[in-house]
Amino acid sequence: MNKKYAPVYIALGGNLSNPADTFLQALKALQNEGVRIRAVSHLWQSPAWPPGQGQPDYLNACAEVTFDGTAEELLVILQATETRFGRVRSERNAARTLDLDILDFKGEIRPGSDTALHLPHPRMRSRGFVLFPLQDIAPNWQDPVSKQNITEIIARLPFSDVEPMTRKGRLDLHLG
Ligand code: PH2
Ligand code: MG
Ligand code: MG
Repeated sequence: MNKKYAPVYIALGGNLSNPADTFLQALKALQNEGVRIRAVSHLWQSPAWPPGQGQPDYLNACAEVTFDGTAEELLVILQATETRFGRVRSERNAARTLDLDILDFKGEIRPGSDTALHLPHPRMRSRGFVLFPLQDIAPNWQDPVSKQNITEIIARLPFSDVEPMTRKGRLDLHLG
């Protein structure tokens, strides 16, 4: 596909309060921060990963956006938005109202560190809850590192990561 802009893909996740409503309000808030929303996936429901923690199910979605700035500038906006929508940072994989992760920033590859962004998102290739929503809106997406196509990546996921994924409705967001 030939696009006039370099797309950025953001993953949305949440498993506290009303994630669908939170996603809708958060995407509207991002639109007011100069993040242009181009497409939004279906909502997908799945058990919290890793299993066995007794957490509520997650809702996940993925948005294709464009942004006139750096990945670090976008990250600052995403983290402020998470906080605004009730995200409290505690231990890794704790239940949360809103998680906004940069999956792919214009195809950039960054090694990452404790403090620096790792791009593309280091765990996205092994997460059904990231890949299924992404496939909705970017069926030709290619991993910038391995050059593997998303269809191939999904086909190699263990069945236990695929089987619980449940596709739900879409958000009623007006794309500007
Ligand atoms: N995010 C996590 C941890 N576990 N599980 C699901 N199903 N969906 C998520 O988005 C998710 C998770 C940490 O970011
Ligand atoms: Mg996150
Ligand atoms: Mg995450």
